[in-house]
Order: sequence, then C-alpha cells, then structure tokens
Amino acid sequence: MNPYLHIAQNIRAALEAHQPVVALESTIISHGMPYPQNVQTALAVENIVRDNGAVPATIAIIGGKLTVGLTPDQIEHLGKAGLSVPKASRRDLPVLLAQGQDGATTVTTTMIGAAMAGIRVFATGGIGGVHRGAQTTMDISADLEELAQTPVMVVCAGAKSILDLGLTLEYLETKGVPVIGYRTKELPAFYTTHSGFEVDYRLDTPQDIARAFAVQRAMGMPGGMLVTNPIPDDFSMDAQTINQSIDQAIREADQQGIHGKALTPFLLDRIQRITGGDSLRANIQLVYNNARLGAQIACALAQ
Ligand code: PSU
Ligand code: MN
Repeated sequence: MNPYLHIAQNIRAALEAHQPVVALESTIISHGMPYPQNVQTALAVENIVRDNGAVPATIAIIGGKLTVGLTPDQIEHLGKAGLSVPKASRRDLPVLLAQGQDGATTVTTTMIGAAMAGIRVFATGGIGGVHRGAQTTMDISADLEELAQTPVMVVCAGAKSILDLGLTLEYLETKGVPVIGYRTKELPAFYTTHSGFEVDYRLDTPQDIARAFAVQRAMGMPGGMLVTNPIPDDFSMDAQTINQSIDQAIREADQQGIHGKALTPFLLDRIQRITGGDSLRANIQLVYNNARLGAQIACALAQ
C-alpha cells in the first residue's frame, strides 16, 4: 500500500465488491465556488451520486495523504478554508505530500488519486484547457496532459470560453483523447449548450459511453476520455450575457497581471460577481447534472 495514499474504508469496500464509484474533485470546492455554497454543493453532489446507484469518493490531499473518500467534516474544512488551501496539480504533489500539507485536487490530481484507487469515472463541472492567448503565455492546463496519460473518464459540461475552445480540442486530438458529446454533436460551452465546435462522437446512452471506455481499457490505451454533458436547458445562461462577463473578467486578469494557477480561480470568481450569482447558479446545476450522468456511466461499467 502506498504510504501517501489513503482510501476511506467505505470506498475500499465498494471497490472490492465491484460496486460503481464516482470520483469528485476538491479544487471546485475550495477555489471554484464561494463558501458556503461550495460545501452545500459538494455534499449535494455526493447525494446525487448515491441516488443514482453509485458511491461518491471526493478526493483531496489531507495531512500529506492523497485521500480518496472525504468525510463531510473534511469537505466543510476545505470549503471554509477556501483559497488558503493550496491548489494542487501534478507538479504540486511531491512537496505537499512530503510536507504533510492539505491540498485541493484539480482534475489532474483527482484523476491521479482515482486511478491509484481503481476508480474509473470522475464527475466535475469544468476542466482546464488551452487558455485564450496561450500562443504567447503557453498557459495550457495540466488537465489535458493527464487525460492523455491516466485511464479515468472525466464527465464535465464542456469548456467555457475563458479557454480557447478550438485549441483545447486540437490539443486533445493530438494527445489522443476521445471527446464524447452526451446526446449532442456540439461541444457544450459550460454555461450554455452552444459553442460552435464539434465533439468527436455523439453517444446517446450511459451504456454506449461505458462500452467505448471499456474498449479503451481492453486496447491497453494509456489515457482517459472526456465526456461532455450539456447544461440542462432550464439552467442554460444567455450567451451574450455570459460571454461579455467572461471577456470583462479576462480583461481584468490581464490588467492585474494574474497568471499561472491563480488565473482560473480569479476568472471564476470575477464571472460569479459580474453576473450577480447567475453563473454560480448555473455552475451548481451543471455539476449536479454531471454527477447524475457520471453515476449512470459508473453503474453501466460495473455491469
Ligand atoms: N473550471 C471550473 N471550475 C473549476 C476548475 C475549472 O469551472 O473549479 C478547476 C478544476 O479543478 C480544474 C482546474 O482542474 O480549475 C484547472 O486549473 P488550471 O486552469 O490552473 O489548470
Ligand atoms: Mn494554467
């Protein structure tokens, strides 16, 4: 057993019994939403996974251990501590674990923890990607590299236009990561359903998605799969409103010289404030929707 990995007893038991398990990340809790909505959302997401027949495993670094399956108290702690918890991507793991620190896992490190534990499905809101202006900043999220090398399926709501969606898709193509649209051929744009970009394949049932993922494993391919799930129509935002808010947030980040790991949390926070909380409401609903689909796919895979 790896001394830097802790798998909660209930998660261990579920995996040994081949029950469906869905991984959930913690950067969305401490860096993606304000307190207390972040904690309420994280707990509600776990319940949605349970209601759909799977076991939720929220992942974070707790006291120097990559911990798979947080308690409600640990979720509360991460949510309350917010930005004071280090945002932990792949490059952060060695030092944070060596120092016995806490850390909020991004999509990258949540995939690492899920893979080490044997969890195959991970549901979240949004992934990192190629940022707008990456031609000069070279700001490309480690999430894309992780999808290329770690065999975990990530269910998200597509990519928001804080990213360059076209370049993000190009990068995933180069890295051999299949991008699936759930019941859509168009890449969802997180807050809205329309991006103007196409996904690689439209698949219409959790079973179809599970089958493709099982084949990826059977072929011994190293990487994961990106499943994009459109926000439900009832919660989709007005495209012009959200795009103007994103543009404004990006201008502010440029003016203030925000870059590196601080950029995505800064943009999410500014967008939430500029939209007066509308984007937060949409964000919460799309995460619920992804938790539901993630659980359904995990159930299909377990059969
Ligand atoms: N997008 C969101 N909410 C989030 C994130 C992205 O809508 O919380 C988080 C995820 O944890 C993702 C990370 O893995 O931001 C990407 O950060 P970066 O762009 O610094 O790689
Ligand atoms: Mn970055």
